[in-house]
Amino acid sequence: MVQFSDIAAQLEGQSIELPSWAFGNSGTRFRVFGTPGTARNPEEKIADAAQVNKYTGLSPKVAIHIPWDKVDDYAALGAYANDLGVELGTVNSNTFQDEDYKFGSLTSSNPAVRQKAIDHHFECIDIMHATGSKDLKIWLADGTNYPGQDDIRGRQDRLAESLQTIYDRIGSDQRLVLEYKFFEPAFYHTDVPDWGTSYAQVAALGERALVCLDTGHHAPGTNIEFIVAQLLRLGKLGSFDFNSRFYADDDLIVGAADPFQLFRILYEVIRGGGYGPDSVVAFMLDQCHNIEAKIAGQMRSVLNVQEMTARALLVDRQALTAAQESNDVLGANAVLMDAFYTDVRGPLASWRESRGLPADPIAAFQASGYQEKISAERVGAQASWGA
Ligand code: PSV
Ligand code: MN
Ligand code: MN
Repeated sequence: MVQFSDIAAQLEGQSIELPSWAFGNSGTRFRVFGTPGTARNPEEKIADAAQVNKYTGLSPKVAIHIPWDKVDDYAALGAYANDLGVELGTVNSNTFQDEDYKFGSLTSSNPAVRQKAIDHHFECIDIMHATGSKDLKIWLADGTNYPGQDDIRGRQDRLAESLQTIYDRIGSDQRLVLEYKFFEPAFYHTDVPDWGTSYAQVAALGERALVCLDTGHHAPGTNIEFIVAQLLRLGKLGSFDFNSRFYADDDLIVGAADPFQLFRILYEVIRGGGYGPDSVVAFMLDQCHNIEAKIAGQMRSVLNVQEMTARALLVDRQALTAAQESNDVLGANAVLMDAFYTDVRGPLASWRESRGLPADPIAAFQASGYQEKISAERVGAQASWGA
């Protein structure tokens, strides 16, 4: 049996990047419910994200989204983040809210529209140079709603060309990660719907182009841990957007819908070398729903990732391999389930305290008065998803 004390050291240095957009008013296409104290600008979003790191020690980076986090001076924004104990991380592009992209952005058949989308990515790369960000993340809303609406093959070719132009511009220490999503907002076909398409596109670009796996972007029943194993095997898993979903892509708290799936994913990450100081796989949240308290909600998500990481580290790999090699079906399954069913909440609380962190980060944050303070101070226009 592997004990918590055997794996505790491996929890050191775990880093789960937070999305800035989780701290503005975000939501669905129905209603965005405002909450008192919600951040009104990039600085306030970063300040709130820093609270998550202060109490959990798990989230030293904040991803930004352009133009939602547009400022005049990105180096100054980075310095502001550093003063709060965090760094700016991934830069996310946005080609899904502009009238010109109605029929596509990087895939558009209109060269002027395509160039506009490419120029937007160039701007994101300039921002990465100013902030020291390493990853450019591309998620495209491109697709069609009706069979015959456009030439789906031609769109792949144009996508490849556009991506190559963008990839050629990134610095030698920067990466391009291409996120896939099986549907929405397009309903007939999506230009980057699955890991295979993302893989085919990034493989053609070069070694600093990788796949981003958003856990909420698969059809129900998809074996996501298999995709993780395959991408790690191919050396092409660049990053995760962690969240959970019940029906479609709904950006809920990580591990809320299916904690066992989160465990299985993290087990394959660890098994495949995607976890730890030598790994190149970036962990990020893409949880930004509409009704939960924002700062505490992000804390819940990063703590859930940490908890499932600990359980996945507890898998007795030697015993598992032995059972697998002797085709001991029940034995092998039992080894995995033993780790999954191990309650690590107590040991994790003591471990946190031993590192000067609160045993219960959410309770400590809630008792700190920060939420009340921002609710009283922040009045007036608030940043929102789509602002
Ligand atoms: C849209 O589905 C989406 O949630 C993608 O997951 C992106 O990562 C995110 O928006 C931000 O662009
Ligand atoms: Mn995502
Ligand atoms: Mn999504």
